[in-house]
Amino acid sequence: MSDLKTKFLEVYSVLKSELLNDPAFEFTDDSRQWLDRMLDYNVPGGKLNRGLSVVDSYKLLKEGRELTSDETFLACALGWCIEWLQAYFLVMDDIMDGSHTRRGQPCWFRLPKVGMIAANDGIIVRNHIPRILKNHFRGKPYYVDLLDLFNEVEFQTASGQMIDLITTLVGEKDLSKYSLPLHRRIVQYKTAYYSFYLPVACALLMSGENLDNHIDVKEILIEMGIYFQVQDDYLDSYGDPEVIGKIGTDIEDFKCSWMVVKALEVCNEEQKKLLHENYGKQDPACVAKVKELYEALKIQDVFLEYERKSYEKLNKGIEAHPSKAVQAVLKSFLSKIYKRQK
Ligand code: GPP
Ligand code: MG
Ligand code: MG
Ligand code: MG
Repeated sequence: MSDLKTKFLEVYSVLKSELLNDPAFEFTDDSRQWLDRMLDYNVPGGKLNRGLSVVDSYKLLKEGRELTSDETFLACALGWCIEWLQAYFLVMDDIMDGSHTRRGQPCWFRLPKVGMIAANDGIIVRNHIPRILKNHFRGKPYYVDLLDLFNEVEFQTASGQMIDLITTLVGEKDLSKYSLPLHRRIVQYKTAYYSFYLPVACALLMSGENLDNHIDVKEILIEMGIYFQVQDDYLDSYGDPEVIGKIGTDIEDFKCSWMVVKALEVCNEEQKKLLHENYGKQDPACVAKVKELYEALKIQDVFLEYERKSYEKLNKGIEAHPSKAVQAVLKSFLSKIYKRQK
């Protein structure tokens, strides 16, 4: 394990132990144990890319100057706030999407002892973020901006999630409304802000920057986030569940996935009929028919071409940025996700 990841995980233990001893609540042994297990199950088990990239980005913005141990701790703590936010979103998203596995284990709500307690656990996890921020950033000049940033990004994500969900409503199941602009709107809001803009915005605030002066960086990160969610949609059908740690549900859930949007763009009338008949059904035979159609339409090749073009376009945008330090931050992000399998 890299030194940074070891350090990052040490900070997790510190933050968790503060939350398990939060003076605002009189913990019993049972409630403390529940919280302890719930956090370990849901917070630290992912790739940790979003969290670690706060530390990476902060380092790059300091252009080679060593971080003090205090700065490292704070950058890690901010990174963990994003991982906490992600854990909250995923616990909730898995309930809403009726998913089965996450990060190679059953979704939290699928555990027999948990069930809908998971909804409250999600709220608890979400409430930990301002508590971590208060414990460690209250005296900082950028404290208010941090709180505002997390609030804005959560609002954007929940709004994206709302359109992701309402487009699938029964009775309004109409594939003809699925288009690239609708897909873009959904994924920009539900994924790009919290996964890509937020880590860099945290690092910028810690560096004393005003976020209003970095609209250009934000635009590139949003484009990267959209590309990342297209990959997620592709992996929902074509990823190896052993590698991505989750089983796809987009076809069953009638999602406005990039895959179905592209299929609709290139299919003939007969294939469109097949899609209308089989998309959004729980029956595995229907799901298999949709996947066969993706094969016949060579959506995989369409994706590879999209991936190549997006990479080129993003690189061009990055290289046009005036600051070498910012370029380094953005390039490091892009290299982490280009051609990802998980
Ligand atoms: C990813 O969509 C989006 C989220 C995890 C945001 C959820 C937001 C909430 C306010 C709950 P997805 O369903 O495609 O992700 P996955 O494939 O990982 O389930
Ligand atoms: Mg989901
Ligand atoms: Mg979802
Ligand atoms: Mg998905």
